[in-house]
Amino acid sequence: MQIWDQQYECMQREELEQLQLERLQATLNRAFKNVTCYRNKFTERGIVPEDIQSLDDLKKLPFTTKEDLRLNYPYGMFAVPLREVVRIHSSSGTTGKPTVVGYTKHDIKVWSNLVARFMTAAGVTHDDVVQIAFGYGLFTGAFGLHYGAEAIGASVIPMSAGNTEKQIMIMQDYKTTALVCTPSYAITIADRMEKMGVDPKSLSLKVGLFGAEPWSEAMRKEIENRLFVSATDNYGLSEIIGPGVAGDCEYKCGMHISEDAFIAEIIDPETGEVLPPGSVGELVLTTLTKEAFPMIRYRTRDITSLDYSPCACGRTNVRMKKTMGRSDDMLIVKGVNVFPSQIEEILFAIEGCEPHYQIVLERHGALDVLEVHIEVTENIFFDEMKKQKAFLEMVEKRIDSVLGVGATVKLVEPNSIPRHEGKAQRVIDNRKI
Ligand code: DLL
Repeated sequence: MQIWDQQYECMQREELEQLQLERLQATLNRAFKNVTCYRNKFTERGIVPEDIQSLDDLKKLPFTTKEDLRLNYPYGMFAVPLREVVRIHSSSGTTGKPTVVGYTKHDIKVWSNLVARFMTAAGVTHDDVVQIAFGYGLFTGAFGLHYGAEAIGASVIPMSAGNTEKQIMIMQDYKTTALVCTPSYAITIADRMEKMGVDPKSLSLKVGLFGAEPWSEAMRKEIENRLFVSATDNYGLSEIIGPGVAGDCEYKCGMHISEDAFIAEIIDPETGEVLPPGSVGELVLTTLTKEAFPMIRYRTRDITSLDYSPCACGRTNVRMKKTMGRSDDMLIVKGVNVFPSQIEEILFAIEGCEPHYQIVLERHGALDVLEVHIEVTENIFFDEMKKQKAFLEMVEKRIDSVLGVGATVKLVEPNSIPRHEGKAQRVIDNRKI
């Protein structure tokens, strides 16, 4: 087992906290001096950077939200002049303007190292052939993993997303050992292999680095069983850096957050109050090394919890649990909070359900109606209505008993649920229309 950066990944907490405080103070000074939005927000609260004398003082600072970034579109949150920015990415907002983020030369170096860290923790070495099946472009995923893999010295295949049959041909011919994509695309690739009659065991795949969207433990098992890889999770977001915030080690017991580069807090999304260690809530991140685009107490909207218990891998950095999804993806159905990933977990545990589903929400009068569209495997595709009905009722019962909310489960034609090359769109909410 290898560790990319022993010094920072295995630091004793006291020493780490000292480093975090020093870097935080430097970040605050830079942000206060160079970014009007931060200066205004601090001033409104009567705070100057010198007031932050301990990590505990962090909670005195105001949060930064996506709305702040929108108001300062495109470059208003940059803390350096544009001539020092060597790269621009953006996050694909589903509504309104996208978020624009920038990196200095130094930021790119730091970013590559952070990605190299989690790739190493996942088992990638300089002997690997890494196929990047994220879309290259404004999205941070492909470039992030690309630079990280190169830093390790692995051979990078910048394949980009889509063109699934070619992906598979390249995997066969170039002897790809590490696959990088969204977990939903990994399933699409596995499906296509099956159709093409390609035996995944005949490939050289060893490890999968999957991220950019929520996925359940059940989906991890499904990918591992079908692609014969160790399926690892990694987390990040454009506003903070892109991929490279956190990633699984070989024990897959939560993703280690690179705490020398980020401070993680968990807050109550309703009240904004900081919650004690172990609580489930919204992840708030502060960057400690970024020059071009420092983020102070950024509300990620991602729901998770932090685990400070020691990890068998020897890394001392805190681990974040697989995120259940974003608080804005959380569905409130008849007053019950439901995450799409919870439905996924239930479906994947049922023999015969395909790993493709869609959640459709409708409003009938004042009532929310939750529909779950599923496909079933060919071998159990029912010609008898009675059998089909019994199966769907069984799935409905499981959903009801686990989530405490009734759903109508509908069987749809094979291959009619959209397959994904990037981030999966699992929910259609017709209630908002
Ligand atoms: O998705 C960065 C990334 C690229 C991470 C490649 C990992 C791999 P954005 O497009 O800005 O950036 O989307 C960020 O995606 O707030 C989460 O809601 C979600 N997300 C990212 N990684 C995970 C993950 C990239 N491993 C948003 N599990 C985040 C669950 C994830 N959700």
